[in-house]
Amino acid sequence: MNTVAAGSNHILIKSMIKKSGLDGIYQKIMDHQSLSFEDGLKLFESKDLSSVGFMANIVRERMHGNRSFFVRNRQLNPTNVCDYSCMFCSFYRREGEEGGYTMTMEEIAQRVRDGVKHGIQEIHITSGLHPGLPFSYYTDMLRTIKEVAPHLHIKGFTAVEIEYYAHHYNMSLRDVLTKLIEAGLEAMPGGGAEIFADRVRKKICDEKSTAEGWLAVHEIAHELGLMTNATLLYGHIETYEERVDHMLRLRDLQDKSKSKGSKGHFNTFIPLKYQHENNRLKNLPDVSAFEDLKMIAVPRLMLDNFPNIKAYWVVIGKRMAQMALSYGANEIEGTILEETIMSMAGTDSAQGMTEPELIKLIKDAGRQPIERDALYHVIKSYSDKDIEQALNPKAAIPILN
Ligand code: V47
Repeated sequence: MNTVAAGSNHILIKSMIKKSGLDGIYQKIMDHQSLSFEDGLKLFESKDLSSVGFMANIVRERMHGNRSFFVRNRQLNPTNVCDYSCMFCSFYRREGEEGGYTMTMEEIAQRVRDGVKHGIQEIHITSGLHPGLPFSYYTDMLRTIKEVAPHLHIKGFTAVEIEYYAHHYNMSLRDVLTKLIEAGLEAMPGGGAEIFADRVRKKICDEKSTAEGWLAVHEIAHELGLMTNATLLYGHIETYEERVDHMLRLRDLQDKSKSKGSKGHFNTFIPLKYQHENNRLKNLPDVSAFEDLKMIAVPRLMLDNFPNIKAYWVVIGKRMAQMALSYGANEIEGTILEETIMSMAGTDSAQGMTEPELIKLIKDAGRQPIERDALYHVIKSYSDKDIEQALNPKAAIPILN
């Protein structure tokens, strides 16, 4: 596009943004200023998705250019036996209930070996809150994984699990985290955050950590040098105000951890769209595609101190995850290999996604695929030639040879 055309396009977009009443927010973004609670609300209430997405894309490209991360990973859910019964959860079983399972160390080792065959770099562990296991089950599990595959990065245990272990085994949060780190834990996922508002937590996950409890675990994890993630569960009974409040509490903790000089911090924000099947919230209406893209774009604009926004294809679908790369996301997770929590709630994620499939999604969105490890070190930046080789259409469709 020539400079005159590019200039006139920009004037057009600016006038669109002004017409939607978002020009104050646009100016803050251009001036690198943080957005307020009211700004967040205005973005969610706006029907001008193009302008919201345009602004989110400015921030995304300012931080990452064209680069889009993915990871070759495996999810591991060692047990689904759980002391809590959250209304949105289809995964948990009570102790002794039919369908409950707990993996042995050998079963865990076998899944790790299988993952290594697929070239995984990260293992992501989430469990139910099993009342009958000793704490050593978790440290043994980490050591087993490291023995089988010393190069694998282990991302594991939501803040809710950590808090449960502290109560259940009569340890401090810091002791639980320290012992897990000594056994091999290197990063923490963002699960269990749901929505921080007490009003919602009381209704959908009454037994779970409070917002303060969840944030306290991540603050200590950051002090101990762990990179952690944060999620937000949307599409159930939460309001826009509660979504914005959730993000601002995360942004405040990130500022706090950074200002204290903690070695760890939040790496990635992941919006989790509520999945309806086999749980007690199933009669709620589904949210729209419009809302899915808003849930990528608004966090990118509000969470200016978070390096990454992840599109989790398991909950929004592969096509929407691809669209998200133009609306603020700079990452698609991941190959996954096997997923249980969301597939029990109705997604078709049980088989994961292949690496060529992921690379193609990213490339077709006009972005550059970058393979990362759990700590966001670059494993491989894909050149056009690498992409061509990875996709190798002739090999995939013999008739073309
Ligand atoms: O904590 C449970 C959520 C979380 C449902 O950090 C549900 O990189 C939607 O946290 N519909 C576990 N969500 C998954 C998780 C996660 C996933 C991918 C990447 C990362 C990361 C973290 O899933 C739970 C809960 O918040 N969840 N049931 C459901 N029916």
